[in-house]
Amino acid sequence: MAVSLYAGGQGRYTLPAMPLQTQASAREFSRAKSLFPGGVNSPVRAFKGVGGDPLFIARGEKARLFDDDGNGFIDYVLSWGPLLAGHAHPRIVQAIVEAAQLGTSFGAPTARESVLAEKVRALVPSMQKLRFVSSGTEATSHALRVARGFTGRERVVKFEGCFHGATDALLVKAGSGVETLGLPDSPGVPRALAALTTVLPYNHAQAVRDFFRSPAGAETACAIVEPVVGNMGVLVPRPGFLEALREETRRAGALLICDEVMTGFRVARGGAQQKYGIAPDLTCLGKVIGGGLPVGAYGGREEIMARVAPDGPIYQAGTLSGNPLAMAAGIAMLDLVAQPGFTEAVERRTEELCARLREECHRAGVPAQVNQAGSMWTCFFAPGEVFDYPTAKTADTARFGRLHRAMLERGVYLPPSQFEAGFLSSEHGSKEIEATTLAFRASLSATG
Ligand code: HOZ
Repeated sequence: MAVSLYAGGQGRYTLPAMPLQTQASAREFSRAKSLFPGGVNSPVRAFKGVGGDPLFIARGEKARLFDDDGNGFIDYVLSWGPLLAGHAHPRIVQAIVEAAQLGTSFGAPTARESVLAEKVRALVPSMQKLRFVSSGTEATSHALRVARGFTGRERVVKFEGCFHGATDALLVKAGSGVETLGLPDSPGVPRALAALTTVLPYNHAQAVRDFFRSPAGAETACAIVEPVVGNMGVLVPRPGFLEALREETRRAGALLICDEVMTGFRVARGGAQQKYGIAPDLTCLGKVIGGGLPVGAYGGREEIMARVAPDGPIYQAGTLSGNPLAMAAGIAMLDLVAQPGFTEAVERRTEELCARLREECHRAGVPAQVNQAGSMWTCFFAPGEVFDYPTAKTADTARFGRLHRAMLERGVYLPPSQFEAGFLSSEHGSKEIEATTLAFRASLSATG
């Protein structure tokens, strides 16, 4: 008999496994396949990294997700990170409703943009001046243009397995969905553009030193990095790596861009740059600053941002930039983040979850590494430490796929790829951790 671990709603946080009802999702997937490539509007959602078909989502509530068939899950995807306060947080919903009643878009300045920008700058002081855009991908691609325009150089450096959105110059040895699908370089990216991108190994300080002291280093506009990686699964920087990157870029006259789209407000309240004491020249944000609505931002040193139009000649624009609904949601979200203890509480809960999962792997004799930074985590089925692209690739993705399905059947929704981060919210409490641990224990033993 199934034991209910989680009361309330139509939740199905039960053990042992209950077959998922999938008729409604299957119907929707077949309809979507006739409309969208792979039936989805973003590739990892197609579940190709784990097998099986995607579930179509009807609604979210706090830490829970409910699909079109009424299955309920503890959600560790949280829209890939933005929902730091869980699904449909009443303060965020209210802020969006109130803003929508006043009009959904103006294409003209509003006071809300400055309110949100001040809150962002208070938490991430290196962003002396910033610009709102509509996604993380926009933020990184515009930050690259600004770095190139400011330095007058064309070469950019990225790190193997890091993903910075689907922007041409950075779709080279990228992680996330392209890694999930085994397509780390994409057709359609002009060879001439890709030739301007140098890829260095993440977490290897000496490679950074060697490159930036070479002639190519001296003609490099910028290095962009996920200071804590989320897009190969979670990888944390080794001592000295970010410090070397900061020092060497500065010395070579190149800008350092921290892509904190995932890590912003999650790895620490002020992002990875606060946690590791790194002062980037430019920072890219997204996800959390929109509270679940489409938003991104890039910004940094005033003298650099002074080169952006209309103050300077580097062009960048967007009709929905600073959209009033996204600004309202972001303001409500950052008000929550700014509450004393908010970020720390989610981090502690994530530490607790990761410790429990490590214990379960150890007990089951399953070789695994559970990496964690702030409220981001990944369980790699890998034999040793996972700290760079080659070690991430040692993970047993087939085993991860089996675990993913088994966890779904036990009411837990994990990212559908070994190479994506899991996330927690302030709504993930001890009940969720307990239910997840029991589901994990049962799934490990069911999947061998
Ligand atoms: N690969 C994206 C996150 N790293 C997924 C985005 C999405 O499918 O929504």
